[in-house]
Amino acid sequence: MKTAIITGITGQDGSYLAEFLLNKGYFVVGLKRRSSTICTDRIDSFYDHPNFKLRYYNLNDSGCFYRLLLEYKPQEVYNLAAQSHVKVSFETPEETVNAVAMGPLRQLEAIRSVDPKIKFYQASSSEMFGVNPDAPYNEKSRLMPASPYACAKVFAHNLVNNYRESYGLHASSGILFNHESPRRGETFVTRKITIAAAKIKLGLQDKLYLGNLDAKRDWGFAGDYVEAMWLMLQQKRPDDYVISTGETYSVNDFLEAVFDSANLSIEKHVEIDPSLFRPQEVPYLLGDCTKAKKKLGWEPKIKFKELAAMMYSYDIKRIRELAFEV
Ligand code: NAP
Ligand code: F7E
Repeated sequence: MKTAIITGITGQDGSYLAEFLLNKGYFVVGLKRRSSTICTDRIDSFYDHPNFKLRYYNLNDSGCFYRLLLEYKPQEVYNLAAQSHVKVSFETPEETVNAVAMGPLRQLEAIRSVDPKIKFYQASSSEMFGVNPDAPYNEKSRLMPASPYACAKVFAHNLVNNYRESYGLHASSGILFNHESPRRGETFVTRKITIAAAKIKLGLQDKLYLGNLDAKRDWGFAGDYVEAMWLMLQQKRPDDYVISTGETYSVNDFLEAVFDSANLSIEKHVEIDPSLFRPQEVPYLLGDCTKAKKKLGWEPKIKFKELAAMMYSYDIKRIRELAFEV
């Protein structure tokens, strides 16, 4: 039985990847940082699975990671943990950069010392392309990061490449474009919109405040994207891969898709709050995942409209049940 360690297990992607690997017969060690509230909602469905073990780990704790490698002897490590909110990274830059850049450095150092055969996945991001005007972006496009978060992801991305070349590690980076789901964090724009629409529809909220509606993103489904992570570590050679849908839509498009299907008026319920704008914005992201299609045989299954509908129907059902105990 293969063993995989997943950092960031309580996050959106960690929960989908764990389910995917458990279904493939892996033993999964999920790593969670300690918090004063338990925060295991996304992993409660498999918490008691006999092939799942939850352990504590923080990205700043090198010794802990060494001990976990020695104890579990994994074949694969997926580094998904991060302070992943771009706007928050402007507010807490030092904490963000320490976790996002130094976390993978500490892990790669541990891997090369304990067992250089362990395969490593790094969660790189389309935010690394930042303000590069030449979209669509592929693995060779210039990285022009526009936030502390993206700068730190560029550091980690380059480091993975450096450890691959210098020490022969099987270390791969998935350059994932935005991916969403009913498990998306509630302060990311898609989920903020689907939750607000559900609450407005049920008479529990009146206004939704948003920032820049013009930004465009290449939005896919997280459940599809975790398969690509796994496929990268099954290849003979490590590499970098763009994972995207190849379609881009504005925040306003997402808002309209959700509000139209809920039969709600944007004019009546949505207001712009300037405090939600970022010091620097990434205006346009569009991925070209030709390499992943050819080499990994990976394809996105769920696209924009279906994704928006899936998220809204999940939230309206959940909030109705919570509010009215039906
Ligand atoms: P997420 O929902 O924000 O989950 C992040 C996870 O990291 C959470 O489990 C969080 O724990 C954990 N974490 C944060 N700081 C930590 C620390 N110092 N030590 C240990 N754990 C820590 O993010 P996601 O959407 O699943 O994304 C997964 C990864 O892909 C991240 O690295 C993100 O930057 C990257 N990425 C995401 C997207 C996307 O569109 N979702 C696109 C490209 C790249 P808590 O639950 O305690 O906060
Ligand atoms: O913003 C605009 C905002 O926070 C999307 C992370 O997973 O994907 C994510 O980063 C757009 C931006 O995601 C609000 O200005 C408008 O243009 O949902 P978001 P993100 O910044 O694209 C990348 C690939 C990652 O790697 C990250 O980890 O929406 N926007 N109004 C808003 N955004 C938020 N959050 N809240 C608003 O009210």
